[in-house]
Amino acid sequence: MKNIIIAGLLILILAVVCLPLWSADSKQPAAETQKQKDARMKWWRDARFGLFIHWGLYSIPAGQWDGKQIGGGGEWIMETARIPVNEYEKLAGQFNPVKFDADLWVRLAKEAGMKYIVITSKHHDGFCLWDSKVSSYDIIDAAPFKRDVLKELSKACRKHKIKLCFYHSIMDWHHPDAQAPHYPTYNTSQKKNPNFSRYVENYLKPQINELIAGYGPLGVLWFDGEWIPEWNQEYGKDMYRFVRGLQPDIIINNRVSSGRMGLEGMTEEGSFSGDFGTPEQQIPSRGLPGVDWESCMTMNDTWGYKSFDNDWKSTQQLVRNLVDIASKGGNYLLNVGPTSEGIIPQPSVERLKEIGQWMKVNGESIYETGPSVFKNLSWGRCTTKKGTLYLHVFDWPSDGKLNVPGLKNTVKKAYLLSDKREKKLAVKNLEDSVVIDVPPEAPDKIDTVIVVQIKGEPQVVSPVISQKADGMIELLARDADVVGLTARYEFVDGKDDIGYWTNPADYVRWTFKVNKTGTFDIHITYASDRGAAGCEYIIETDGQQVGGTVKETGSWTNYVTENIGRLSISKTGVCTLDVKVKKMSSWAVMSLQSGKLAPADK
Ligand code: FHN
Repeated sequence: MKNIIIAGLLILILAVVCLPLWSADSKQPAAETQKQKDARMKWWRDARFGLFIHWGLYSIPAGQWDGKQIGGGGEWIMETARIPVNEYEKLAGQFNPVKFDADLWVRLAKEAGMKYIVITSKHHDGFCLWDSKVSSYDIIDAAPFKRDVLKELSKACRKHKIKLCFYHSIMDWHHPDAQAPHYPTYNTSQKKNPNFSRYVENYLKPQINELIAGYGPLGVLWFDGEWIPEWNQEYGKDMYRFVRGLQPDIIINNRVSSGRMGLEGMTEEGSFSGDFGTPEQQIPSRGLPGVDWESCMTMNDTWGYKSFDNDWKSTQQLVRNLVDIASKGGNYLLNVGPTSEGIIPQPSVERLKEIGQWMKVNGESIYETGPSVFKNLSWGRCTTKKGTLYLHVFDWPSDGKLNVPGLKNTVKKAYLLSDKREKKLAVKNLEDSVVIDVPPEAPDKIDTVIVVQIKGEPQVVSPVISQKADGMIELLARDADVVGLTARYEFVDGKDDIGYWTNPADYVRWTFKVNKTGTFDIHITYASDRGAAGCEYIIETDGQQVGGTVKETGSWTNYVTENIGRLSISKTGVCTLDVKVKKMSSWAVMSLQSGKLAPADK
């Protein structure tokens, strides 16, 4: 009798522990508290820097088809060169990357200072880089290589303590229940495959299950190709639950669901957004407080290998991108596109090694840091830790005096991060800033980091725009506060403005100090591309309003200045001026570059 009771108890405990795995499909991941989510996201937030790898059959044509160079990403050649499925499939028979060395790839990422690797398990062309039991269109069944590269990578990642993550395309140009029948436009935005749900249940989910069960635990599942007409929020939420059911601590990007706002990469308000946003080939101009995001970027102009794409970004640009992104609280996922032999192109290797040299000295100012406490720093960026500011100086002060605008805290100590002896730099606390004496030459031209240990929580007063002696008040884009979802400060090719303003609820606010009241002519400088004009907007200050209508200026950077009316400011002191949307008449408001309040009698 006693044994029956013990056996019964044992079965009960087993059932409770193993239930999640068996009924993954129906199991909802337990509602997660913010504390639990923070614990799950911690390694990823602390890591800040990862390697993206786009590798597959497309590395064989390497951007050329029928002897012609094909435009766009090399990984899109099946679509851009309109290659029929049975034609493209033949590439699998040639895929034999004998020089592939998983350990070498992982060591390269580690030496560059990267903490995780995201590799394309399956891209849009549908070819699988692992031994899938539900497909024969994979590296074991269809290619002469006969080695499971994801298996070898997962082993090397474990050995070098790098988190392995998989990119997985929802869009599939090869599967008959997905986009294959849409040939020649696999990436159509119109046609829907009536059997798509069968693809999801009998192919997509079983493969995701294989990847997690066979190669996990994974750090991140990085979905993509979610923009197809067949995919929607319901599929997205269901897939999210399914994946978290398989591995509760996995992290999933926002492309698990529809609703992403293009390459900006964030998900529209109210739509399911996974665990983090994914800006692509761009860096948000301002941080996104409280939002997890990761900017993915190519080193040249293609994700998949193209033999003739040599438009490589400089190591300086890549390091400064990493710093810029970290200073805004984001992660950087930097891409390589290996060749069909399994070689990471030399220009990529050189850049990873050079980034690694910088990270060896300055990694402390990137890993486990928080975003900047400054709105703008003309000479560089700032990352933070408790009681410490890391000042990243891109443009070294020629007078040897680094001005830190608006910092009110007492500085306990300041020194060069590269100086192991931490020799103190002379510091002066002025009324509205701190000045640090620095060596005449920048120790590192790419980015010299100065460690500033402060008393208390960071206190920074944003420099308030002050009225000029002639009564003019200049309102520049970089000094504006942009409130909302889409509009944001941007600095491109030496021009800056408030752009990407597509959300009518977004508005722009300037804060300035008035010491001479009076009536002012309001001048607005903006640009609006063809077909985007017509929006009605209002300027509001001191309880008064004037209105304007956006006119076409020919392009987003051809700025015009308009005097849109007069307003009076009756009180001296700190004042605000808002630019708000009255009526949207096209998909965009304007690119707002600046405002000016000119004394009316001038
Ligand atoms: O179409 C893909 C592209 O090939 C590449 O994978 C990038 C990487 O983020 N994502 C898609 C374009 O948004």
